[in-house]
Amino acid sequence: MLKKIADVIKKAKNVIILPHKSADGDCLGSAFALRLILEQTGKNASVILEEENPKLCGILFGTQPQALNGFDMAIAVDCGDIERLGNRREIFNSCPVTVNIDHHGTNDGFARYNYVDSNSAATGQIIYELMEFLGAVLTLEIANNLYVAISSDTGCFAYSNTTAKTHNIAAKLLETGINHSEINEELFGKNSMAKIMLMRDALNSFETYDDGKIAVVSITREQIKTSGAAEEDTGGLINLPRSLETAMVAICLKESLEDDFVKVGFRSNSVDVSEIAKSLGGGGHVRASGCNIKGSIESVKKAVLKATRKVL
Ligand SMILES: [Mn+2]
Repeated sequence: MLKKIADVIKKAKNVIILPHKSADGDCLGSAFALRLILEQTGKNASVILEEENPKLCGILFGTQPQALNGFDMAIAVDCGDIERLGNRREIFNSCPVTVNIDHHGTNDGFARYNYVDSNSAATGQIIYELMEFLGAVLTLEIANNLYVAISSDTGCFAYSNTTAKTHNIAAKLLETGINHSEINEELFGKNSMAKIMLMRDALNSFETYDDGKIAVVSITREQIKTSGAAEEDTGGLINLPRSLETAMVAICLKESLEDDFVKVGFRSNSVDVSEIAKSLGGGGHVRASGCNIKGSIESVKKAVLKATRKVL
């Protein structure tokens, strides 16, 4: 129960908040909103990121670092499993009390206290409800961060995960006077040069299988390097194959810059792609999931197509 998590959090004094690696709008917005909420209730709180200074921090509040002298609680936000914490796993595990707040259906409950609600469109939606249990007041800054979180994970309130509750919360956020159109322009209306270069490469790689039921794009390590893309520029490429009218499953294959793995993303409007990702060692949501597989784009594509055909 979320109230129980709130009661656990109430006992902490110094808290570190850990969003997942390859940070996106939901984990960043949730983490920095939670920081402001905890500070408002008299705690010291700091967000520790895997990647330095993601671009989205420019539209979030509470992003300045705060040095904590020891911490008694670590909270992972939006992390489906402990691997998503990357190099910060040690920090998390070394903490006396660990909390896991997430909305991925495949979450394995890796912390001492876990709250996973796969019906929540975004982790930001859970943070909003947690705020109420913690007795914090919604400020414009908190609302701004939560709006970034929720709008990110719902594709600007368009995906099927969006519910009446999502809209009700969004209405409360808007009542604080946040500039939602500016946030959405930042999230959906702007691309860096590097991102557009990668979109061009992705479109060039576009291919379909099984009468257009499966649509695939892929991006090589070399293309990512040449474009000068930052981590955040490599997201969203899967929207290209996803938009194919006949596609039941869209797949994006992206070579990792750090190791010899290929990062695989799945999207669908009709098929449970968390099952596909799970069968390949990954996880996620019913309509959006992913996994990492060692190998070349060609070998990984073969494995991924085989797994996908099993659920089609
Ligand atoms: Mn999320």
